[in-house]
Amino acid sequence: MKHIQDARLYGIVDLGYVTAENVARMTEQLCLGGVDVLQLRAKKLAPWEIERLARLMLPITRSHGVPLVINDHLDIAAAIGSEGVHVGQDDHAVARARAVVGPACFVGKSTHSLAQAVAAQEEGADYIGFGPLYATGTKPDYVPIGLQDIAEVHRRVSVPVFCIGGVNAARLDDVIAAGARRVVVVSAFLLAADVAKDVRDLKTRMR
Ligand code: TZP
Ligand code: MG
Repeated sequence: MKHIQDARLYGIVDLGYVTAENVARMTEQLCLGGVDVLQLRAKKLAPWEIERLARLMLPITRSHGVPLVINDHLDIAAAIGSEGVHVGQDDHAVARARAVVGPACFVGKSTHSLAQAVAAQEEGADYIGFGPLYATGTKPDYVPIGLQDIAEVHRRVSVPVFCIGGVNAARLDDVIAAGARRVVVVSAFLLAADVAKDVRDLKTRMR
């Protein structure tokens, strides 16, 4: 199983872009392409359906050695024994998440500013998401933070920082030049004509 500390490319199966019927196929394509970690994010689905999809994904991600992260739902992460769980600023605290999922499951947290990034590390997060860098339809209600704080967040935070929000092949060089070492790519992968190829191509550029 790959370790979150070694991950550079983070994919998300977001049910805003993928139908439930296509979750298994998309999971396989993302893993084949080479994502280092994969999240299940389904803002509008009922918990029972999210758990069903998570259980569908788990044997696929495990066969590729890719940790599966459950967004928002601590109880589902605990029930299925996923490798990770992810909480936002408005979700449960990291300590609460850890109490539910246990010591074997890593806990990530979304942050939208330098102050939130430092606070998430102090709270004990195993990694943070940092963004949205650019405006994105995947998280439409958030004001983009731009690239200017990426270098500073790496100086202030020692846990892995995954830069997120509008990251795609065309923007990757700018994001890396701004100091990013790890990225999350959601819609650019999920809407690709050849998902595995686009993942592979972008992964090559992350080294
Ligand atoms: N958190 C901050 S931006 C974002 C999340 C979940 C969405 C990123 O998606 P995309 O499609 O790569 O912009
Ligand atoms: Mg959340």
